[in-house]
Order: sequence, then C-alpha cells, then structure tokens
Amino acid sequence: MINEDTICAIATAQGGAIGIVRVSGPQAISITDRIFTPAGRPIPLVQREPYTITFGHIYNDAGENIDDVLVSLFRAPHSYTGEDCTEISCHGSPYILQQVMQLLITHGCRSAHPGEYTQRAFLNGKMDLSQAEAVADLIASTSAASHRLAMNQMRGGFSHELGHLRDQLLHLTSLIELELDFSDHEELEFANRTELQVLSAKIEQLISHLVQTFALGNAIKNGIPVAIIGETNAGKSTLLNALVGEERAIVSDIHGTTRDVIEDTINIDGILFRFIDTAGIRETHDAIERLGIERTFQKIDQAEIVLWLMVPTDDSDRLYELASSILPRCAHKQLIIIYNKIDQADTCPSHFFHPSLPPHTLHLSLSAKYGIHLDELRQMLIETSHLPNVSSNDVIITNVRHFEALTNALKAIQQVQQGLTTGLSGDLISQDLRECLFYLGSIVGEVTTDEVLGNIFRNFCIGK
Ligand SMILES: Nc1nc2c(ncn2[C@@H]2O[C@H](COP(=O)(O)OP(=O)(O)OP(=O)(O)O)[C@@H](O)[C@H]2O)c(=O)[nH]1
Ligand SMILES: [Mg+2]
Repeated sequence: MINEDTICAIATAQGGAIGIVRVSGPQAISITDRIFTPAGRPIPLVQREPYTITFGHIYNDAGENIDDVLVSLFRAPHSYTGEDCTEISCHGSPYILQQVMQLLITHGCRSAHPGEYTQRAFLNGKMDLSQAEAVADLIASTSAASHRLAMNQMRGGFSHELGHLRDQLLHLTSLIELELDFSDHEELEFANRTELQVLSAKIEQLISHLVQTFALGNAIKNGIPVAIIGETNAGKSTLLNALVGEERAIVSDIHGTTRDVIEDTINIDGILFRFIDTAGIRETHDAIERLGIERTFQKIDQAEIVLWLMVPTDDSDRLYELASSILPRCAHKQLIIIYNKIDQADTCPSHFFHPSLPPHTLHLSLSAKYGIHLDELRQMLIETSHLPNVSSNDVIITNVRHFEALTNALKAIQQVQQGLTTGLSGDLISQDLRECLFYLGSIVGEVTTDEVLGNIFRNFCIGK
C-alpha cells in the first residue's frame, strides 16, 4: 500500500512544555528539510542517518525563527507507519505548533485525519487491525488492568490466539473439502464424522471462551457498571456526586429531578467503576419522566452491582411493592441496600426484608450529603467486584467489534456442529466453516471494508 500524501499532525495534548509535530509519508523528510535548518553542519535531513536526532531551527518563509527544535528521523519501512517519518519536538506553545503545522502544509503536507498514522501502520502491514485498535485502548487506559489488556493485544496476544484458531478451522475445512473433491470415489474415507465433531467441538469451546471473556473485558475497560436506584429524592444524585467527587448531577429536593441517566467512571483502589445515576422510580403521568424510569430498569439489567437507596421517610408498603419489580432483575447481581440520610434518622434503620432478596444482599447506612460511611461503601464495592487478577498473558475481549465478530463466528461453528450431527452434506458444512473463518478474519482486518476502517479510526485522536 503506497500513500501519495505526506501527512502532518500535532501529536501531543495542549498545555505541555514540549509539543511534537509528526510528519509521515514519501516526502516527510524532504518537506521537513524545507522548514528546518540544522544548527551544526549544514547537512540536510535527507542525507542524514535515520534513527538520529538533529538539533536546529524552524524558520518561516519570511526568515523569522519560529522555534529551536529537535527532529527525529525514521526511514521506511522501520517506522511506526512503515513510511518515512519525522517528529519535530518543539516548545509546547500552541502558537509555535500551529506555525510549524502551517509551514509544513504550505510546503506540501496535508493535515492528518484522526488515527491516520495507525491506519497507515495497519495498511503497511506493521500491525493487524486488532493490534491497531489496541493502540487507541492503550492511550485511553485508566487502570492497571485495562493497560495490561491493551498492551497484550497491541503486542499481538489476541492475534496469536486467533491465528491458532484459524489454523484449526482451516484444518477442519480442508478435511471436509478434500472429501468433497473426491466425492466420486466412494471407497475413499478421509476423516470420520466423529473425528470432525471432536475437532469442531474444540473450536467451538475456544470461541465460546473468548466470547465469555467480554463481560470481564468490558468491565475492565469501561468500568464495572454500578446502578444507583431508588425512589425520587432518596439522594441518588447526591451519592453519585459524592463518589465521583464533583457536581455531575443536579441535586434538589424536588421529586423527579433526574430524568435521564447520568454516568461517570472513577478508579477506586485500581478498579474502575462506572456509576450510573438514574431517574427515581415513582408513579407519574409525566411522559418524559416515565421514559426516564424505563431507562432506570434497563440500567438495572445492565449493571453488575445495584445500589438501592432507601430513606427513613420512604413508605414501607410502597417499598415492598417496588421490590417485586426490582428484585427479579437483581437475582444474579450484587445488591447493596443503602439507608441514606442517617443524619436525619433518630435510630439505626432496620434492614429491609423481602422474600426475594438475593442471598448475598448487603446493607449499609450512610449519609451521601455529609459523607458519613462513604469509605465503607467504597470498601464494599471493592470487595464485591470479584475482578480476577488479569495477567499480561490473558486474552480477554474488550472491543465490541471483536465481540460481535466472535459471536457470529460462534453461531457459524455451531451450525457446523449441527450439520455434522445431522449428516448435512459436506458442501453446506464447508460454507458455514468459510463463514466462521470470515468473521475471525474480520477481527484482524484480513477482510475489511473502507467503511469498517473509517469507523475504527474515526475514534482515534489526531496525531496517532
Ligand atoms: N439530610 C440529608 N439530605 C440529603 C442526603 N442525601 C441527599 N439529601 C438531600 O435530598 C434531596 C434529594 O437529593 P437528590 O440527590 O437530588 O435525590 P435523587 O434521589 O437524585 O432524586 P431524583 O433525581 O428526584 O430521583 C436533596 O435536597 C439533597 O440535598 C443526606 O445524606 N442527608
Ligand atoms: Mg437525582
């Protein structure tokens, strides 16, 4: 893949002491030469050794010195993108960086699209698609676990696992297709069906295991979803704000203040939690509030931990009734019942009881507003989050695109298994196998479309 364009972008965030402008493409070095004058011997960059750093000055077209900079030099194919590249380290002033960008563009560069460097690295075969995606995850990682997963994926751990799967699938396909090629020779038997069944069951197990890791991967990458629910005015938004340490949600003593879902993530002791403040549940004729309450129930379904807030003024009959719609949804979740506003309670509230309470339900009294017993809540969250320690060798799916592809691959291999059991003809089984291979191939980018690539790289930052 040859890119005609030479691209440039500011690769660093605003506000730092140093700012880096990245240039990549066939003319990266010669265009940099046009705006850069080395401080020492007047040897242009094109004649210099790659993988060196040269100190010098950037002059604008009027001969004015814009900055004193360091230029790092990389030559194709041994660079991040696989193309000729330079990186100009300037002082971090937004003015300087813009001037350098402007000069590069005047001299023939084009401003890079988000993720275009990594996209070029993929198109030039420096990494496969799942590794390219891991680059974005690595930049966005907010905890030790998400960092470890992204690092492993970027280094090819997942690609290796997929390659292994693919080899087994190809083996199975070849056994079945060989049989097809020689189907006129009835006396020949290539592989008995039981053998094929064992092989496909093994593949199904591997894919199914990968699919199952997604719940964990998602929790690590996006935070363990914790829904904060309860009646209106229970103090749900106050609790969200207290946990995340800022005024994320509006708090007021008007019932029905929160109408939509408000989410924020926070790292507690190395574990990422995604707190979801929801609309308070009550009977209402307000159509919008009702939609909000519907969402509350959806969020309970999506959560792993549910914090149900109750306050001393709650009507116990109503709570009991509410429990019959909430508890069936919490059967496989960690439910923590929180008795809020203990600063207003004369006595310690007695534990709420209902026959359908999940057996591991926890209870805690606190005050969200005055920060009483919040540390106990944090401790409870950490203890109930049950995140296994992930090591850097674990292959865990964190990406929705991969999850979808693997789910489709799983369906295809299950069709294969069914076909083998019911004695379906070889050519139909082989079609399902090809489909399974297609989905696995789509993860690493063996088969891909511009649309898919566009969707992936659009979410990258500029300069990566
Ligand atoms: N005394 C006391 N008041 C509290 C406490 N927590 C919240 N409040 C008050 O209770 C009122 C309602 O708080 P919110 O956080 O808006 O309640 P909510 O559950 O989000 O309410 P909706 O969004 O309407 O469902 C506000 O006036 C808060 O200041 C607490 O621990 N003690
Ligand atoms: Mg609220």
